[in-house]
Amino acid sequence: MFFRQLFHPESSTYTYILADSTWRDAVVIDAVSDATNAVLATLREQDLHLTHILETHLHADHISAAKKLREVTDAQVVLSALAGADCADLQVSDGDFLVLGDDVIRVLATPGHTPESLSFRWHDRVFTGDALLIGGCGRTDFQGGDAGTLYDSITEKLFVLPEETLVYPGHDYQGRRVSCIAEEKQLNPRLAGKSRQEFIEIMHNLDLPKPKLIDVAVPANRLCGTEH
Ligand SMILES: N[C@@H](CCC(=O)N[C@@H](CS)C(=O)NCC(=O)O)C(=O)O
Ligand SMILES: [Fe+2]
Repeated sequence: MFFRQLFHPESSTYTYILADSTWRDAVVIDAVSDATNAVLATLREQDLHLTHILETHLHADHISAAKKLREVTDAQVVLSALAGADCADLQVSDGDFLVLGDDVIRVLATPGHTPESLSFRWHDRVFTGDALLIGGCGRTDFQGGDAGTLYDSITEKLFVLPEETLVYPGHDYQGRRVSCIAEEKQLNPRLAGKSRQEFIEIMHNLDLPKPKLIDVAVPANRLCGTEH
């Protein structure tokens, strides 16, 4: 098993490369356009063959590398069927799985940050996109977000995973790289000991500025990450 976590400082985004060490097949999760060369360099250095380019959701804060990576590999772009993105080669839904060498990556629908948000489960870890962040969660005030739906996704789809499951988020704005389900259940200030209604109130009062790139990034990412 090969695993690499890359960080894009401008958007505080984590990109993940997962691979099966026997077959050398790899997938990338949430690759950022600016970091296309870093992903390709890692694949080359490790002698890996990219089979799938996974997106947890249509990102609002950066442009995806999906289209660029597909152009130079024969990998398939994977997005939720709810993304309405015809550019995707595979449109997946809750319960689907992707084969990666001798293992599988399971698709969990975790809507709320956006309707098409997915999490991906592989081995002892889950890649939660912007559904569950370390000590936080994705905002729910744009792109069809819904706080009640996010609470249900986190409590019914993620918090039911084994407590030791490692949580790898889509972003962290404070440099934290990994958490686990037990830690988020016990310590996440938006969720620990909070009712659904309390969570909704917290989310409705965040009052965050709009992501700088939202008007460029969302339409671009619906085309798998291109500005034209
Ligand atoms: N300042 C950042 C904001 C990014 C942002 O709002 N990110 C979304 C994810 S796409 C979010 O849910 N952030 C959670 C938070 O800021 O607590 C930017 O302009 O890009
Ligand atoms: Fe997001």
